[in-house]
Amino acid sequence: MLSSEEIIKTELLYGAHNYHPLPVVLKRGEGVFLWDVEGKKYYDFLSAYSAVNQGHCHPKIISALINQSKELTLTSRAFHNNILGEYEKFITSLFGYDKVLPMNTGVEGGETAIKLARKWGYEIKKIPKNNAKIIFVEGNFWGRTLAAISSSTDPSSTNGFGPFMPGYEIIPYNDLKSLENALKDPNVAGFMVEPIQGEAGVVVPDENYLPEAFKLCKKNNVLFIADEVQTGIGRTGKMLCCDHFGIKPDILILGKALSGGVFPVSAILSSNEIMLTIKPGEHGSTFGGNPLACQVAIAALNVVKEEELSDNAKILGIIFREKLNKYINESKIVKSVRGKGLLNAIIINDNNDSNIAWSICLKMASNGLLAKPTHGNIIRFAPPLIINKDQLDDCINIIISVLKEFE
Ligand code: IF1
Repeated sequence: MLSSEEIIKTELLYGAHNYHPLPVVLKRGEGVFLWDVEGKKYYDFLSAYSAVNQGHCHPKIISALINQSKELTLTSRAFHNNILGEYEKFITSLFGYDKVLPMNTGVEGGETAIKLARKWGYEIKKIPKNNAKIIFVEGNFWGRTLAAISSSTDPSSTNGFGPFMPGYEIIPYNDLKSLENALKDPNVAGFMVEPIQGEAGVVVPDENYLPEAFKLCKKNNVLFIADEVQTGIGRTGKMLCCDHFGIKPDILILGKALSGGVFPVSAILSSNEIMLTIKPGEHGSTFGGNPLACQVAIAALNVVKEEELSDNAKILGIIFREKLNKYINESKIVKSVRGKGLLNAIIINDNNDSNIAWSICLKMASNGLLAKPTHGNIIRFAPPLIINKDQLDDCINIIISVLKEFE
């Protein structure tokens, strides 16, 4: 059995260096736990960036994967298959939309949403050809494709990858005035936004931001596109983060935990009026809507419902922030904790010196809890939503005892 060190060396030798992971080599996952190749056990407080809301290797999702994989995995959309229709009916009634367009990764969901908004803009809103505009907000993150990084304000996402996609406008997040001004342009087809910004460091907007932004979009006949790839599927204490604000996006983007981290599955959901502007042969992908992904997604969504994971996230998230705030009141190194449900982050009190946050994560790892900094001095905490109160208390003790070592 190779050691962690030997495995890491192999990766460095033969793999692209497009990540800088913590020096931990994982071998097995079950529920909220992960084990490395040396057999050390960890709490997972990242959940593969909120793709494993249901916990690692959830038995119901794994059996859906195994059973379907023995029958039929992929037909392409050149033909029908016996699972897709069932999945489409299930997911559209679960989220209350007319139609779903199945894709694979979250960024493909974002790309599909933008293409759909542009199409709707030309066909329904009658925007002049090739003049459709999409509005994004600063600090957004929706993936690594050229269309996605074209909307990014993060140099680590954009540097060296130009030129960028035209027809974008980027405005400040959580700023209704700038949105109101941008929406005056009659060529705007859509406004795409994360209800809580994940990668930016779990940035929670003002309570009235999303509902007011939604109203402004309605008033200006602009599609409100919610990127719930990270905030969706129970993560923030509701099935969708938008549910906290009583708004129903015109286009909803889902990914990550849509498959419980078992298989790449994404989807966009919308109305007939919007969705049917894309005609046969105008969009798709080899794996989009494959029967294996559909069965996995049905199982993954049923687990969230049956195990009431959204409520669990809500209740345990309140406890998490309360206990962290108690500590923060007396802390010199932690400035604040923020988040909703079980999507939270602490802001380390330094001039963005990522070393402290990184060192804290290394120490938490050696104490049996895995988390990773985002943007230097912010540490995100996002355990699987199946975590129970005792496990959460155990994790809070690990986090606080490590933080105290850095005071
Ligand atoms: C990486 C974090 C990064 C997302 C939202 C769409 C996508 C993502 C809100 C695209 C993906 C992933 C990508 C992964 C690390 C992780 C991430 F925000 F979750 F922490 F990068 F910022 N919308 N987020 O968060 O989905 O195509 O990846 O399936 O690229 O390092 P994808």
